[in-house]
Amino acid sequence: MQLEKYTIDELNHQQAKKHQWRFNGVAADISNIDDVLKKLGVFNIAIPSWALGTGGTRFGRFSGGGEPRSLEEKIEDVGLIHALNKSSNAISLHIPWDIPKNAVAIKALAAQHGLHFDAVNSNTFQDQKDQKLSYKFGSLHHIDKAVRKQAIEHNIEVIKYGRQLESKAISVWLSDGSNFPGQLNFRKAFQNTLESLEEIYAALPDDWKIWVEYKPYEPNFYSTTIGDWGQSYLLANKLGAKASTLVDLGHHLQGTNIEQIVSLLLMEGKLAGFHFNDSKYGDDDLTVGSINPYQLFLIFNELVEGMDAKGMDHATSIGWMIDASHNVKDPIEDLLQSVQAIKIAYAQALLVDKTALVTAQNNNDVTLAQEILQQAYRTDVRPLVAEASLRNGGTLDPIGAFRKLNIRGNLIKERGLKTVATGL
Ligand code: RM4
Ligand code: MN
Ligand code: MN
Repeated sequence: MQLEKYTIDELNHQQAKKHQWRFNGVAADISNIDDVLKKLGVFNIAIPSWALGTGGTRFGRFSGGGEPRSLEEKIEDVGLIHALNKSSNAISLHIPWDIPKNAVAIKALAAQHGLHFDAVNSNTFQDQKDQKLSYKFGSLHHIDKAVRKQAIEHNIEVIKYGRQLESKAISVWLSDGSNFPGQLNFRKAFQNTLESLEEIYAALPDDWKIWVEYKPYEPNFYSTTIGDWGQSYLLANKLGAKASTLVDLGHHLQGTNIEQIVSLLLMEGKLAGFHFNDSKYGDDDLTVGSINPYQLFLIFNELVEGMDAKGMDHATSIGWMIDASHNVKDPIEDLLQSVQAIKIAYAQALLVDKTALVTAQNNNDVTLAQEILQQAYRTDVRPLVAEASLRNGGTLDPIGAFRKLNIRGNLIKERGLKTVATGL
């Protein structure tokens, strides 16, 4: 299913008056409105290929139907998302869940939808059918060299697929760790991981990056070998300039000050990018901004401030991806909500009065500093995000449009009710 431009124009037309009125209301107060709209207009967030189907939990999976049955159909779904919001022009593949069997054709199909390929992700946290050695006790950190070799080769194969699609980065998340005290030697596990990553690093093309993701627990519940940003940063530093740390918002213990981590990684030139989601308890993979939108804003505030300090391009200098999966929502609606939440937080961060904030900080004026941030956060920037979408040819209200056009209904008609997408 492909959306025609006139359909989108028609929907926007119906809402034009109301939108204009709302937009004028906020825009009047924003001195750098053109700059804000320009930045919002070029800001895109990649969609993970594993989030287009219903995400289950270990207790069950409740599909809503019309799930993409192939990589081609996943690309079609991302194409729909992008047509609606004009902010999702890339897809991030997880191998072997989504192997591009014919890379030329897959690339051409993506291009038809205005999409390209973001980071490729390796998977050594599950055993695949026909796999020789098991990852039950880990992969890159494994005590057995043969298992490590198998996992290294998998990562190199993922790079090979990525090259065919013109990806520029491999994202590595390991479930390696231990479930009980005494199970492994932390230092040896770290050294093995480092040596394995060094071999993968050596296989990187010149213009590629390797992104090292951390996570404190799950599926291992006593230790994770790359458990926090310090451990990831240590690895990235030892590996070299092409390696950096990927922050998945759900991979922190409760109460962690993620924005501070982001600020320092950025300062060190070691922030690879993000897996956006939200969480209440752990790696819940909930819709971005659904639980703690203020934290999301504070993260974006550090991003904008830190990137500007280094003269970095907001849209392209780090990786922006969603990593979420859902058991009860329509996956496309959920992804649309996530992208909107990210753009809202970004827009709010662009509104922070930096000069005033620096002055307040230098005067130790705590109250004023807080007021300045909250002034930006409490601005209803939704009309700005809508305007940026409109100017790019997207819809004013992506979820409203998805529903009005009965996109899911059409997908169910095309694909059937009982389809199952690969992924979590
Ligand atoms: C992990 C981590 C990885 C993702 C897998 C599916 O918790 O977030 O990024 O690839 O889940
Ligand atoms: Mn992740
Ligand atoms: Mn995760």
